[in-house]
Amino acid sequence: MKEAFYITTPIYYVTDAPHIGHLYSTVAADVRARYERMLGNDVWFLTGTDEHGQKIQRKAQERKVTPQALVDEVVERYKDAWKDFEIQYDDFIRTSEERHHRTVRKYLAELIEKGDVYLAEYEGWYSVSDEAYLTETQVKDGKSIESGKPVELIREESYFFKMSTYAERLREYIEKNPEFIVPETRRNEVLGFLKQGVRDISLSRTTITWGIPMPESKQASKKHTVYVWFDALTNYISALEPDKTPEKFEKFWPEAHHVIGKDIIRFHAVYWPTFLMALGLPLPKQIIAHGWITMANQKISKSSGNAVDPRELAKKLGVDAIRFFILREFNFGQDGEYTRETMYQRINADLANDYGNCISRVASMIAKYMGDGENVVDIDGKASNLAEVCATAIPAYHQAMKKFLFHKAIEAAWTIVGAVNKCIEDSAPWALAKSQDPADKSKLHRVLWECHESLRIASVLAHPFIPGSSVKALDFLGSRQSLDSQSAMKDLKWGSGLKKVTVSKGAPIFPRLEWDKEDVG
Ligand code: ME8
Repeated sequence: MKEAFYITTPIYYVTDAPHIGHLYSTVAADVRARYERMLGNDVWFLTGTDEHGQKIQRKAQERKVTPQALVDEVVERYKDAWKDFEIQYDDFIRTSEERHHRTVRKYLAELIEKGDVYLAEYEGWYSVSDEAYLTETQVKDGKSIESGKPVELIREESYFFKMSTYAERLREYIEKNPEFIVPETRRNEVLGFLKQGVRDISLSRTTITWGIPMPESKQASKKHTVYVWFDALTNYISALEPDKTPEKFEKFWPEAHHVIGKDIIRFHAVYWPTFLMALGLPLPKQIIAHGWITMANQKISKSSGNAVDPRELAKKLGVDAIRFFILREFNFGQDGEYTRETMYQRINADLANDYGNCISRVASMIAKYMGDGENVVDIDGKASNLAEVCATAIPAYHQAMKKFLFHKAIEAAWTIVGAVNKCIEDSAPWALAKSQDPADKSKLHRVLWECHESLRIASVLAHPFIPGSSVKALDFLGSRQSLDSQSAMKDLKWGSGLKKVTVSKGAPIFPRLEWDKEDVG
């Protein structure tokens, strides 16, 4: 049965072009979305941009442009990057859009109406960089302990949300639903926050103008702008336009999977669910918090000046090589250190040598030793352990994909590639080809057919990660039609590929990269 599957990325602040960290979350969501589509499921994949708040307002002032001009310019850099990286999103939401404003204001009016929001004064710390209110215990030496970003003291009239009312219900929910927040380390962290006690949070600012105006109220002495995190989190629903397309909202919202970085876990796993509880809406299905890509053990970020431009990397190394590298090299739940050297090594070892080279070798041996029309293969025969290797790898791959353990999924698929390489070395098709014994000829055909079938399966499994190159590989193998089925992943069975093997030739799928120490661009 077709299942609905909704997946989101964080919506990114449009202060500057995306870096490799933003790409990481976006490719991860794209890979899972592609995988679910290949299972035949009904997928909705949302990404977008977070365009309001003090951070954007200040950046615009610095650049001497209006906030609107800034966001209009930078959003294009995100869209261009996602296009380059073949991100197949279904919708892109900008929080400056009317459909978003409408939903944010409607939900706030509902919260006010319900009595979950009250007017008071906020006096305390605020980090503009994180757009976060902080307590005394979260601040040290003028900086947020968690993010290391500077804080400032603010004092202003503010609307507060009664978050404390919902904290216990949330704690119980998290306890009862171990899969709600993954990985477990992050789940424990959230339970830890809740244990410390939850305070009501400020929901509006009076000193910021770049944002969504709060619904009018006679009690307020000033004009209020909606706190940027309430604004931002609501994007996951406003994009579905529950007022205009309620069927879409009802179908996808309960199936929501939020892919985020661990830096914004508190907003997603405490603020967002309590807002939803107050609004009487279902909670998302899962929050998946990945680790940071670091450089010299420091989180890569725009403000640290260590941002790596993925588009520049892709120009040199290829889109698929970068997509593959970030999901293979780093364990999705943990931090991972980025160096150019490990990147080159990983791409050369896994893609150029193990995979690309293997495809070329098998395709050219088939062309040389089997020839077109001469590939009579005993389908029930067996010349290697490759069928068993695939039978183990396929379920391991599915299990890892369902758990967002992308590195494990690739590892599983690559056990097939490794086994094919070994099978070629062990069976030495070039020697079999020289033999005059008819049994050797039959074995030669069978070995090559098994290698071919295994590489076909590995390429289908690799498709969500390296969409362009896996298609090229399947073209070489004459097996492009393996992707045609609406449920290509589900239908993936040993022997269901070609009975008759035809191959074609072409340039290497992943040319070997020359590692150059001086090459730092
Ligand atoms: O936080 N490693 O936007 P943002 C891994 N607008 N992932 C990284 C990363 C790194 N070094 N750096 C950034 C915001 N990311 C808010 C989100 S959602 C309702 C609002 C990724 O532009 C990671 O997903 O600062 C992180 O959570 C996100 O970019 C933060 O992007």
